[in-house]
Amino acid sequence: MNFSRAIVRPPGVNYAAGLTSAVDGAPDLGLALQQHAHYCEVLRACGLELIRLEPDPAYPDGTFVEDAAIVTARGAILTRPGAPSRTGETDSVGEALRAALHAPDIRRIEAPGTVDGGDVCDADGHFVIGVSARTNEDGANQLRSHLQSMKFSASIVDIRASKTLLHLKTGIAYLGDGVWMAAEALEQELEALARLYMRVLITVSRDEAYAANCVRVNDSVLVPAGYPGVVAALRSRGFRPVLLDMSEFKKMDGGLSCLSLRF
Ligand code: CIR
Repeated sequence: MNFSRAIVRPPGVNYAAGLTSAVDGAPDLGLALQQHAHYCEVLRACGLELIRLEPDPAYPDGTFVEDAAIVTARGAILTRPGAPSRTGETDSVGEALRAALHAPDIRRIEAPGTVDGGDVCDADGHFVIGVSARTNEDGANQLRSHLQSMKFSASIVDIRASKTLLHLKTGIAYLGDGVWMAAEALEQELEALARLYMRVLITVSRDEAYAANCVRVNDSVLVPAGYPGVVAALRSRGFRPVLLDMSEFKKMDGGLSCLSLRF
C-alpha cells in the first residue's frame, strides 16, 4: 500500500465512445478532465510522482490504465485486456513501465488468455485474481504462474455469477493490515476469500456499491464522493478517506482504482 509513483492518462477527445453498460447518459468530457485533474492532484498530495501518458484516440477507454498491467515490487506483467477494443492499450503502458522500472523485458499474458488489471487485487503480496467477463481462466492461470515465479502467492475466484460486477475490484478493495472492503454482491465469493487473511471486513451496502472500489494510497484511502456510509465506516476504523468526484468515470463503468497504476 506504499506507493511512490503512478501512471495516469487523462480521458481523450472521444472518451464517450468507450465501452459502457451504464445508463446515466454520455459523460461530459470537460467535467471528466476536471475530475481527472483533481484525482492527479490528490495522488500527488499523497506523495506520488506521476507518469502522465497522452490520450490516444484509438483507445477511448485508455484512461482506465489499471487494466493494462499488474505492477508488483518484483516486476510488472502486461495484461491482455478482455475487450478486443482495448487490447492495444498495453503498448503505451508497457513502454512507460519499461522506462520507469528500467526493465527491458516485461512479462505478458498471451492469447488465448485475457486479463484486465481491474480483476487483480494485491493483498500484501497475495494476489486475488477474478475470473470475470473480461479475465478468462487461461489468463488467470497464466497470471498466477507469473506471480508464483516471482515468489508471490495467488488465488483465483470466479465472479461471473455476480452480474453487476465488471471486475473483481468493482466489488472489493484491500486496505492493508488485513482490512478488506467488499460489496454485498460478492457474498458467495467472499466465502472463498475468507480463507485469506481477513482481519476486518467492511461490507458495503447495495446502494453504496460503487464505493467498494476505493484505493489505499499511503496514509489515505481514496473514495468516490457521495457514499457517506462507506466514509463513516472508514473513519470509524481510523482510516483517512479523501473524497473524489467520479461521476463522469462511473458513466463509463470506471471505478476509482482503474484511473491509475500505482507502484
Ligand atoms: C471498460 O468497459 O473496459 C471501460 N469502459 C471501464 C473499465 C474500468 N476498469 C476498471 O474498473 N478496472
